[in-house]
Amino acid sequence: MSEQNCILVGAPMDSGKRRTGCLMGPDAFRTAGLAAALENLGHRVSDRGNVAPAPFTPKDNGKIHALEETIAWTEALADAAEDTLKDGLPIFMGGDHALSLGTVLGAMRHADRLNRPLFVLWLDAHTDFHTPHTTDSGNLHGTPLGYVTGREGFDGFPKVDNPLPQENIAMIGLRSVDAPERAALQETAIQRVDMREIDETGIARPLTRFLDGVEAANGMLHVSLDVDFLDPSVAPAVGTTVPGGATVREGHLVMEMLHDSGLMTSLDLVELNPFLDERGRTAQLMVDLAASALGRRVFDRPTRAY
Ligand code: HAR
Ligand code: MN
Ligand code: MN
Ligand code: MN
Repeated sequence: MSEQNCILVGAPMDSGKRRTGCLMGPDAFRTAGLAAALENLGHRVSDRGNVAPAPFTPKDNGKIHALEETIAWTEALADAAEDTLKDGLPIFMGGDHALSLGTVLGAMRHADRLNRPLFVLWLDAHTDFHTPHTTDSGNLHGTPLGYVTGREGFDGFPKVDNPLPQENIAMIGLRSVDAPERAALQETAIQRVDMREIDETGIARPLTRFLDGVEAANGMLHVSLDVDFLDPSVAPAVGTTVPGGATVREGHLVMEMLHDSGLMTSLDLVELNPFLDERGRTAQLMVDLAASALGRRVFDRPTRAY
């Protein structure tokens, strides 16, 4: 992948769950040196500052937390994604994972306009496939993939005109799936890679399978990296830690392979809660992973080893 026009966009969004702190994420990514890390790789980097939600009036929606605020963010972030994709490779600095309701929607609109299929790689401990009807917690950060695939129950959100085809989604890193999510996912063609599969085959094999499909379809590729994809021992700054996650090297290998594929067209960095971090180590690791996705490497390698 050659020189890219990287566009940093802050999404200081905290409405996707009750525990606060992700709103500090964009500034933590800036402080950890995201822009400089990408510039050092030879990319052009601009920081468009932070997106703000559209105006909204909060209501009480029972168990669903901050519905109107999340809808307002979704509208604003879909526009931001659509705009920035015209100019380069947007990197959305979250913010909790509810930001992907908007960023994926915007990427879908952009791909539709170019008449290209969009693919989504979801790097996460969780499947985030709930709807407002199936969620137990009422936390909308557990719903973005339910939304963009056109599941029912997202009243008040922007309408999803052409839902993302299930075949175009891969979830990698799974180890915390709620019963209603599991039941719904069994019926789908979404590629689900849990930690056991990663243990058994390595992470390169399922990723290669997915990337080959993206390439064959001349697809665009949105990557959504949730901090909790990583093991909490190396990435403690997240509200929803689940033991048994990806190692530092598994994370880097995914990112390095994404770079080598040349397929990634947009990236979310989500769920970083700097209030829970230890001397910035999680923010730093996320910046290093983003750098790997944009070409940082130890040595050039002429051929694919897998
Ligand atoms: N499935 C659980 C719920 O819906 C936990 C969702 C947690 N989601 C994130 N992003 N942290 O993956 O409440
Ligand atoms: Mn909140
Ligand atoms: Mn998530
Ligand atoms: Mn998660």
